[in-house]
Amino acid sequence: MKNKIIKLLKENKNNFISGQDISNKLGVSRTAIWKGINQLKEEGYEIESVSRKGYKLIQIPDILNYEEIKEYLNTKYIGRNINYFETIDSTNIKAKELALQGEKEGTVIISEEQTLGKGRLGRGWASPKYKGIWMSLILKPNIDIMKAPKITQIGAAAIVKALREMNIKSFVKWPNDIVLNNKKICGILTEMSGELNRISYVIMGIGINVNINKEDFSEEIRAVATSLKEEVGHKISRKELVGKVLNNFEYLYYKFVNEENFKETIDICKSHSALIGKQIKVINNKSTKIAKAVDLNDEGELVVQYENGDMEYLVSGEVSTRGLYGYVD
Ligand code: BT5
Repeated sequence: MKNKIIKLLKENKNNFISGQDISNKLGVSRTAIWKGINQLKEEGYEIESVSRKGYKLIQIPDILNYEEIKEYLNTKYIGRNINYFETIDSTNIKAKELALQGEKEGTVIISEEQTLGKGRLGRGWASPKYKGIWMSLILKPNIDIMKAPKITQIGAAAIVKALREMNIKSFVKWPNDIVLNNKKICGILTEMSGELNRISYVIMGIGINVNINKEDFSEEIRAVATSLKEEVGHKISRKELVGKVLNNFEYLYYKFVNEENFKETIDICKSHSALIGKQIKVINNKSTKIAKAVDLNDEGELVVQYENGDMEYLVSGEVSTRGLYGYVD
């Protein structure tokens, strides 16, 4: 109901629309309208109500519900169903729960904050309220299980492409980070469930630091992380960015899933690579070795050459990479 009301208020922006008009148009009681208006006010929509004139939309809040995102969406499936939360433990946890209950591909879980945001390998993810994009996509691709890690790179390509469209040039720090000025602005956490060679679902969690202030980060995170606002110098529209990320993701994802075309993704990741050509540390659970990142091959594996000349093809998920001195450099 409240979505229909806000739609009408937006269509009548700058004008009053009477409660009676709304109730006629939507075919519900004036009391239902009044309740809906109150819910909208609670969500942060500023609505003026004047007796005998009705309601007027004054200000739209910076929130990430479907109503606000949809004007930037041109997808068919991805993001056409958005489950929106003001607060949640982790959007990945919720997405998993829903995927198990049979939720279909393309559903997106978004929360304004996460109280238990997750990074990889049990690490945490700081997710302050209204300042970032914390979302998870439910995917059910009919592909070989071995190909699932490629979805992380499709996500990364979609994000750098979306930022590019907003005039921000970011880089992919293989396999799952996006960096700007050598600091992390985004992390991707892809989790999968399946058996033998059948995928039952993939959850792709994306965290983007959009309008976070430096001071909002703990000292430890500040050393490696930044936000778009800090780097660009002004606030960035979160809803526009969500729309652009989902649009680009849908395009690249169905290219891959339906046409087995992974080339566009690789081209984007390669031309926006934070690592290729650099000396890096390759870290797995046993050792840390110095290598040169040489290339990203057609399979999305990072090709590295160690100091003794040996080459290795790194598969995402197995290793972490770091710059020699800092996070990237
Ligand atoms: C990641 O892990 O980069 C994956 C992050 C995925 C977050 C999204 S948000 C929506 C969805 N729901 C979830 O619960 N998670 C996903 P990893 O590479 O392990 O990086 C984690 C490390 O980055 C931490 O140990 C911190 O050092 C650092 N970190 C924590 N919060 C950060 C932030 N907001 N920005 C940058 N770095 C952060």
